[in-house]
Amino acid sequence: MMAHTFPAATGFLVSAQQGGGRAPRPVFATRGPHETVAEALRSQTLNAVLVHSGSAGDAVARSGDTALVLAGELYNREELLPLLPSGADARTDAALVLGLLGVYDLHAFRLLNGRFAAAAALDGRVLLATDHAGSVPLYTLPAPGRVLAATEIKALVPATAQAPLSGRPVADARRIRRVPGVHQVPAGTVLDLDVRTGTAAPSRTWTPPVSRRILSEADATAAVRETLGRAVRARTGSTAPLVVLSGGIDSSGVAALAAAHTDGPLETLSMGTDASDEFTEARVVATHLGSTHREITVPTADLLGQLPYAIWASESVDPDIIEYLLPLTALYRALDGPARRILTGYGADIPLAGMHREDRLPQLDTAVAFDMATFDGLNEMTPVLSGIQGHWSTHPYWDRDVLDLLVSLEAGLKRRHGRDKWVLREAMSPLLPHETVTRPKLGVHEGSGTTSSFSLLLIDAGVPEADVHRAKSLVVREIFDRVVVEGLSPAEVSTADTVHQVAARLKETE
Ligand code: IOT
Ligand code: MG
Repeated sequence: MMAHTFPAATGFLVSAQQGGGRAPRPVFATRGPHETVAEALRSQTLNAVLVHSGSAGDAVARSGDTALVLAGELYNREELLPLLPSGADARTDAALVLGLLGVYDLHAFRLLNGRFAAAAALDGRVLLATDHAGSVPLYTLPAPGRVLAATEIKALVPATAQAPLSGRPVADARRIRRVPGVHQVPAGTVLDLDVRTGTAAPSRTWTPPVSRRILSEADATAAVRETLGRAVRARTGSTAPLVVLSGGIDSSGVAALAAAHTDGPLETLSMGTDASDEFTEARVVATHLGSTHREITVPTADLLGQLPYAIWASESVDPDIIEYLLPLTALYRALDGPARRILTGYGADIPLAGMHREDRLPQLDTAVAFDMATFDGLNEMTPVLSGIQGHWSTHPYWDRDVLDLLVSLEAGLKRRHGRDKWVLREAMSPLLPHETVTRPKLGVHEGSGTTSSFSLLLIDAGVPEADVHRAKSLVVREIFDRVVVEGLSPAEVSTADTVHQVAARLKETE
């Protein structure tokens, strides 16, 4: 139903407490109207502030003494519906999950394929759940008598000032830098919290496959085409989405599958900088698919100015991830006009080891295993990145079924016949021009010159080349402290000033 337009909500802050009370007034980077809801249950009250892009009421479901709030959307509704008791309300994704909670309790979250964060209140418990990939970040500040949770850290910061020492520790969860008591709910996890004590018990709902499947070339390519096609269709519906298209195999594959599933012409968009672009390559794909195609050029000088926006949106402090997200932030910010549903090719390189350009199979599988063990908390898939401009983005390669399949393929299907991402290229070859299928591609951070211009800025400020990576990390943390912890607007924070401060500090400590 809603996968076809927009999710009912794209973010939330919830406060579950014994007795009454109200939700604090949060700030979000995600753009959209706010709606306040209150559900008085027998032993607690659930207050929520929703950022909504669809109908706000559709993001909340209540049945008897259980209430649930969902930001995001499900992609396997059809599979889930038969699991509900007959007559159960399943008009919205929130209602469907609530119905499943009645049958499976917290194990309901093991069944879902989606892009969501959810909070449910039942009896004296609060359940906080992420999707398999934690693709909608979720944070919590649990204290005795009151549990807070939000899809952005900055929405929880004011509450930490009121009660700085009351937060309870959360086992296995990452603490947030300089925001005491706040933890990130891990990917593929449901936290079961006791509101009276504020204690949390985690249960995993998904883990990346560690075994590898052996398939014939034909079976592997058919499985990839079929599974990815389903993921794209679940994210597309009948209205044509916008595909952010670099002309590489990842985004071209998504565009080709989306074009096959929509009636009208697909829309595609490419970004370049004055330093470099991939316009020619993207145009080949757009022409082949007959899409309505646009190009946006961002001046390199403006690109690094987007750093505070990328950090404000992603709330990530990983300098490499921020470099990948920077050009995409610039692209989304330049995308004016009505809110769009956006499909990307992001994440394909992780299960296929595409960025490692590795010929040797043991090294390739080591890279896959490492990346699948370390993605949690990087927030690279966050919808807030496009949400700051009011858009909703979704990434078919990190669909639960696609990821399960791609990760599990034996390494020889990923690197084969001298090709990287062989199985994907082969699967897409009937749908795309030969030159697109065989084209080697740089990452978005390289293609746009982000990595080199960020390095140059630091070197120009006097940072020795050997310290550049460490300096990038310091710059990112410094900006995080301003725009997330202290609540400054990204418009008030200067990348250039921060670079000079960090360079000066590094010189002092030499
Ligand atoms: P890259 O694959 O270049 O870009 C990700 C997506 O952004 C593309 O599929 C496309 O949809 C969009 N995009 C990229 N460039 C353009 C462009 N010029 N115009 C329009 N859209 C564009 C980094 C990377 O190289 O992205 N991401 C990797 C790996 C992340 C590593 N993370 C980790 N190990 N945890 C990826 O897999 O996407
Ligand atoms: Mg890619």
